[in-house]
Amino acid sequence: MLTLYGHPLSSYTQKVLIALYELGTDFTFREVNLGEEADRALMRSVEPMGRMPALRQGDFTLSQSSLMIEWLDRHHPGPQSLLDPEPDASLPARQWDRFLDFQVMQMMQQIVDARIFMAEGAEERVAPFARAKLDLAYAALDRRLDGRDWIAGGFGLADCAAFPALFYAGAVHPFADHPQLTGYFERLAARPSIQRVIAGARPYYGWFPFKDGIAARFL
Ligand SMILES: N[C@@H](CCC(=O)N[C@@H](CS)C(=O)NCC(=O)O)C(=O)O
Repeated sequence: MLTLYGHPLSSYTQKVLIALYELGTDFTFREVNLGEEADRALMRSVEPMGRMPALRQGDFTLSQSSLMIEWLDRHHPGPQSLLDPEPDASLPARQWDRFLDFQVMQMMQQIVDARIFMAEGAEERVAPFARAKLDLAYAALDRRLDGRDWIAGGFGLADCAAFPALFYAGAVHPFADHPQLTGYFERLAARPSIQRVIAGARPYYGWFPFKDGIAARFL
């Protein structure tokens, strides 16, 4: 039995849910509430830092959303592969997946963490730096997407990372002045796998403290 541990609002959980829905994999979702000590302990038992998501099949557990997608694509293949099996050919997808996690997801997270968890005044110090990095990342993605429907060939690993990253980053720091990126976001949002993820997260969107830009219609 394959189990995904995570939460519908968690961006990295969403990244793996998109892959599972794209592949049509049968799995159980164990919703984890990190506000509960029992669930925090559960998460620490399946992921070294107690972060979500984690994936388990029998005795095998895996953390890191990108590795989960890679593993799922190999061990639970769907109608279309999410990553080229040839290592060199898969590099662009891996590169952009890392880009989306580090340059988009993490920059967005710094601003959100400063508002929610840090001392007063932190957001004013942290946010300008992170917003400037997001501007650079949006411009790079806009260039990359010129003439492409998806980031690296067919819909795949990097596109699974892209929706949650752009959804939350766009609510924190809008990217409406980037037409290729905006069109790409709309293509992502139209995919059935992503609509399922949005529907699952909708009851919790009220918890997210930023509501600007293109994501606002969902929040
Ligand atoms: N690199 C990890 C990141 C996982 C991560 O940061 N998860 C967040 C939720 S989206 C989390 O569990 N945060 C709570 C914490 O850090 O304690 C991955 O790709 O899975």
